[in-house]
Amino acid sequence: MKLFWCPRTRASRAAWMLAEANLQYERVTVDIRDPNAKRDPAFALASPMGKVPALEDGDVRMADSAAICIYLADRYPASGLAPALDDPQRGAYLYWMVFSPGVMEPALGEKFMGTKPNRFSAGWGDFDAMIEVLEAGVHTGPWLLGEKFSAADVMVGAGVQFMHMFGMLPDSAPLRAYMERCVARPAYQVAMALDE
Ligand SMILES: N[C@@H](CCC(=O)N[C@@H](CS)C(=O)NCC(=O)O)C(=O)O
Repeated sequence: MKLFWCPRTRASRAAWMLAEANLQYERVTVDIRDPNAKRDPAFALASPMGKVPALEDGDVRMADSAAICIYLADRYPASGLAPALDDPQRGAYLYWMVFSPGVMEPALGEKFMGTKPNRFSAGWGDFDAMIEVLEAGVHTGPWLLGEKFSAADVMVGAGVQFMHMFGMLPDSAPLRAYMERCVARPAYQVAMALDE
């Protein structure tokens, strides 16, 4: 497996996921600021938008951190990072997995840009609604699905950490506690060490 990666980007989510799943891979650094690096044919094939992370696994080529996490958890079930298709927790798992790119990221972007939210028509509601749902989701814990850590925690946990880094994480005890649990995971530390 090859991971197209760049330090201090969303590629760290894929690196965290691969470490959680204990999968071996080759890390290919792509300097996303260098247009020539993005022309590397193998990278261009895996990532049509020229974005990291991207993954090559045999004949499979794909980009997007959420898609990569979903793929890895399903393709390598021994990792135990996704509920099985017939597990009643599968629905909640998919909800949280899609919550990260579909709700957290656009709500954050809107808040960051200072655009006026329209909670009714925007698919992501707005920043406050996103935080409210997230807080309720991690309240019981320790993880989104309860006792069992899943790939959804990689995506959502990385998003919470991202908000913290950009000073956008509200003063919320459940969210801070959840973030601390995420960053304490050895696999998270492995991914962060690559960034250094
Ligand atoms: N939805 C994608 C977003 C990926 C993304 O935007 N990556 C940024 C780095 S964090 C990138 O590669 N930017 C370079 C570019 O767009 O040219 C994901 O979650 O993987």
